[in-house]
Amino acid sequence: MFNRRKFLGSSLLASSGLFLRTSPAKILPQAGSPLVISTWDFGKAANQAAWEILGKNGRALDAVEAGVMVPEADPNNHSVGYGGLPDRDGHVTLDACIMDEKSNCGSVMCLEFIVHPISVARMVMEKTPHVVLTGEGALEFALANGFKKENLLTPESEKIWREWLKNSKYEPVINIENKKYSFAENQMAPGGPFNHDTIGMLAMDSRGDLCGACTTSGMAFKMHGRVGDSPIIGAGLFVDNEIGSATSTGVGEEVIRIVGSHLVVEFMRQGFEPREACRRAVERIVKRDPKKAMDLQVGFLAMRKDGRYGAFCIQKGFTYAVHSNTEDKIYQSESWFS
Ligand code: SD4
Repeated sequence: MFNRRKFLGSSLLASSGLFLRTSPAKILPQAGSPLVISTWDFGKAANQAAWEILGKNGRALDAVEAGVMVPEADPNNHSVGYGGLPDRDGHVTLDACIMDEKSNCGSVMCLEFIVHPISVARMVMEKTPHVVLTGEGALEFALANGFKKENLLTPESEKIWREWLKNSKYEPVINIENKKYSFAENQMAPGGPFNHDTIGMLAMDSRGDLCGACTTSGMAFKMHGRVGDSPIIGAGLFVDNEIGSATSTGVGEEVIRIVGSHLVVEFMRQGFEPREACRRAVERIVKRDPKKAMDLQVGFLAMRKDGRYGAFCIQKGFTYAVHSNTEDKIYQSESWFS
């Protein structure tokens, strides 16, 4: 239940100056009005699928699963699920996790051949005593539970990978979402595909319960076996039903180092607005290595228990989609560098 006393506490913090005054989070329907937010422009279509459930008083957990299944199944999305760009050896390996209002969580890491890793993650949460299954074990579990083995490397993704191989130094590429990367020339260039765009989705249902999901094919051309932040509870996703939820996108290694999504939720617990909580997490990354930060992107997205939301990222260009009773929109996140 939403704890009024806590938020009275928060208002005291606000009056003592802890809340950021310059850029307040968007004000949305109060706790109990359904709301879904998710990373990047393609979050809009995913939100729509989630809204089909939330709008009919469905559970936030079902909504986030159904929502992120949209980009997972989309062959034109090269950074999530089917059609995702492979690792440097040509394997499409997927990372996903899900978390509910009771802090139940499930995760799969480095899972191959399954179009909907988020549903496997949910099954790990609901049918096993564990939180994480990886690689072969995750695949065996999925197949034993009725998931179909499929080739996830589409002809288009394979073509992009083969182009990249021509010039690759057999190294993962530094990712900057707001620029386009030409894999053939190994340089930033107009016209190349975006390098990566994970979907992280946060929802509140009509009971006021919060759940989240995050799913990705990870950093393109990563080393085989590499796992990013997205399937790591606390890094790529965190939900605390008393306070709020957060998710991340961008260079996972940087997010893992600061346990980013958990950090964002903890900042909200201290009374900071969602946008300011995200900004503070970004600040941690930038301050650790300001020079490196100039060449990388990380974006955080957060929802508070009272229906406020906000985002912040390192480089310009991170967008997020919001769907509620009052809006269905895509917003630009504010960024550290302009
Ligand atoms: C990763 N965080 O594997 C993911 C990739 C991503 O936008 O978010 N891309 O590091």
